[in-house]
Amino acid sequence: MSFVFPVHFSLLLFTTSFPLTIGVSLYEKVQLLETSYADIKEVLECKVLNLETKVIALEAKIAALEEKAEHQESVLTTLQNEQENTTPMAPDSVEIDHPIVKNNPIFRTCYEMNEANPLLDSGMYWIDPDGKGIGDDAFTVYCNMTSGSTLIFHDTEPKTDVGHCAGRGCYSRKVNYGASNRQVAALIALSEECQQSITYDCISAPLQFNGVDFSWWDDKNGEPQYFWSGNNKSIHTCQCGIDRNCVESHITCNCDSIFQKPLTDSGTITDKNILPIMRLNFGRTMENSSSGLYTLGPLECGGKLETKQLPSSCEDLWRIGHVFSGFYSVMGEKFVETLHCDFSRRPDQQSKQRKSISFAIFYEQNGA
Ligand SMILES: [Ca+2]
Repeated sequence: MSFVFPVHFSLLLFTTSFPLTIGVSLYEKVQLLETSYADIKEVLECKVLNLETKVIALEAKIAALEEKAEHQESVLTTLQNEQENTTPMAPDSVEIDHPIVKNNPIFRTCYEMNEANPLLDSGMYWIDPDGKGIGDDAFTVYCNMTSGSTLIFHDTEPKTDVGHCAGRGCYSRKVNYGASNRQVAALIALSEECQQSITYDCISAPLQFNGVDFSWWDDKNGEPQYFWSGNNKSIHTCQCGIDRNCVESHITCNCDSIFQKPLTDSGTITDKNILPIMRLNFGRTMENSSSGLYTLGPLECGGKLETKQLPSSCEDLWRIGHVFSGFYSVMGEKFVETLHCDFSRRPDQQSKQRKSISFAIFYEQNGA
């Protein structure tokens, strides 16, 4: 019996304590799970709420961007329409079967453009005198397709009153052109002729008084010039002085007259080597009755400077229209020489490339 009792006792303990232990553990676990679930749920709900807020904000941003894009598209369409109606025709858009255009689709001058397609109307066009991809960028000019001339405008186009002042050149104004000095120089180098008109409407406002020049213009080199028409740099004169029909026989400009009445000197500077006019200077307009108003025209260049003989330099070749760098035969002093030209350099640097010279052909052999 003593052996049986312990067995029953331990069995009783087992049958009573086991379900109790299992029950407590599950309950705790369930509680833990419930707590965790609540925490996780709260975190997830918070995250979902954040995401929903972000989605709403993004949708609002997208709507705003769409509206902006629509506006930009509308502005672009308006600008394109305006450009078609008012801005110059880009030379690239002109399809022309011409060697100059094929090799260099950006025209250098209006003359070349007109030569390539005589059917083009006068108007604003892009040109690039120093060459596409070289030097300075293309710019817009007015092309007179009747004469084939190129007009470069400036910031002093309207008639301008010089006001009242006493000294020599007491009124002075710099002229700024719609192209760089290098591009202007390249256009002049390519053109057969260039000119610029200047008119001075005056009352008691002499250009020259008692042999003293009160007014002058500065040429492209900054040198003062006292002639107001033609190309004679050595004298003070206006067109009436050249035509010998000024209001007084002994003067060479109407405005130099002692007559106190409205007079005009109107002329055209034709010396392309010193154009364009870079600065205007006027003076001796101090009297109350004095008046001086000038009108400066655009720089106008036309024609094509032809190389009459064989080209003798890279600059000559550039002027003819060569654009591909390489070796060329040019005329030397007595012989035909071979010359390397780098046309990626600006025109004013071309003539300095005479470095690789070799005698190629005996050009003249006792007239044979
Ligand atoms: Ca260029």
